Amino acid sequence: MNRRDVLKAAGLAVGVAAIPTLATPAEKRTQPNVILILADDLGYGDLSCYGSKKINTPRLDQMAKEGARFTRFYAVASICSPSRAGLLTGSYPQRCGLYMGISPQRAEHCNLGLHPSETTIAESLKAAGYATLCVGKWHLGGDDVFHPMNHGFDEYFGMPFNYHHSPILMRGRNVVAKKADLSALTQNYTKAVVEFITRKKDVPFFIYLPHTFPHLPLAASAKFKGKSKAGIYGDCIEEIDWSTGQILDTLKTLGLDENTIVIFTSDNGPAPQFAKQYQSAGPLKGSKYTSFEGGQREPCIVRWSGKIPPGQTCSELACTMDFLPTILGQAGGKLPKNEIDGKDIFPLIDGTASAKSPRDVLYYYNCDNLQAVTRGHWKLHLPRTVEQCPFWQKTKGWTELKTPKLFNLSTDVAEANDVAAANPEIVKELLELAQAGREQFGDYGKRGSKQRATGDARILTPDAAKPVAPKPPKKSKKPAKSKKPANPNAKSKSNSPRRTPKNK
Ligand SMILES: [Ca+2]
Repeated sequence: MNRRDVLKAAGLAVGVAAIPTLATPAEKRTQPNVILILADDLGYGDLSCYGSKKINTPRLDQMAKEGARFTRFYAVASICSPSRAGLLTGSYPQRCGLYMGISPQRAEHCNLGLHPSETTIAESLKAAGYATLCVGKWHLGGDDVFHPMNHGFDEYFGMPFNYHHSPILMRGRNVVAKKADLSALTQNYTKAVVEFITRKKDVPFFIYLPHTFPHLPLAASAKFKGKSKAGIYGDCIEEIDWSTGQILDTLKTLGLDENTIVIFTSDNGPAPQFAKQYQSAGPLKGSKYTSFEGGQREPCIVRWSGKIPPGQTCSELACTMDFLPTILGQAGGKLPKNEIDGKDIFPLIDGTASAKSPRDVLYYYNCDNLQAVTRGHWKLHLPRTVEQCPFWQKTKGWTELKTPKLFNLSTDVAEANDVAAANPEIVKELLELAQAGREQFGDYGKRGSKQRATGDARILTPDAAKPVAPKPPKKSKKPAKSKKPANPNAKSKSNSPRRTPKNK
């Protein structure tokens, strides 16, 4: 960013108390740098500081000791795309329009993405004078209209999709490798982040680092391959731990340690095989793809030397949607004009004694199906049919539930003992809450009053719209009928991808 760009950005920053200028010493700036590190498919039990006996994560453990560690923190979906949409917009995926899993190979979804009218954390911080970088897996749409650099990031480097969807590696808007070298990926992501920090050390910056691992397929560099006790899965996580250490060391070396908020979490729970093999979800039931705790409850560590007292454990309810208002609260940025669901949770970790969560209720959606709701320590799983469950859920979790099931998470985090029969008033109250959720955010086949449009390249850029790196579905016996999907905003039930398992 040159001086003109800084001034231009500053001019947009209405209401910002302190406008940054070039080369303001870090210790005199009031706007903290923010680094948001997101693992992909890392489970609640995958870090040593969250109980893993097979995966060694000394740098993340140290980061937790120096800051705050959440024990009841949630991603807002159990799969990648909607979870990331919720994190970046501070809104339920159902509210911001991206509640399905985006794949450039899926005819129904290859033109969908995060709508340009949505305001991301990056856009809000950019308007407040921040330099912004995204390094890693984007997964919020393949058309250029959805590119990270059209969603508030000055620079981008990474794999935009899952490897098996498209293995390309991009720098900015250019494809720099048709097939990314997975074994070098975490090293290269880390290098890009360290380079950016070094280059932008004199201006406030926001870095979003959504790692590609430990999502399948797995690979690690020679230094980490074969080193963990949890196979290549553990190797990938130990390399992410190393990467985090490199970033923290860079901050210290450059004197940015006390002016930088560093956050680590994951977009959803572990793949089912790792949940089983390595107890990756820790004491939680289920895995990715499900609305059990194992699908969405995640490690979350926040460190800010000098501002967040060390050694805290927070058991209050919080989620990834809360990052946006919490970060903007510290950065002096303006909240989006669109209504959001996130809450400022900074008082939970700034040393305020006995601070309580501003969040009382959390809805667990799986695509457009409302499957559970929690209030306080109670969680109610809602009745559902196989047809209502998204295709990725397949046979995982409860795909058919005739009556609601109630769990007391304070004594039964494993969701093992259904206590619905003994607590009819609680069940009634949570069913009413679920209905209130449906009215706002919809449910299978029905739109809610608060749902915004889904980004669709055929509507937004009809001349340019096309699938990125399209391939015919491998297992399909019939060719895809049409690139035209059902209108994702239609009131019919046709906006669900579940009826096309052949196109997974
Ligand atoms: Ca994921």
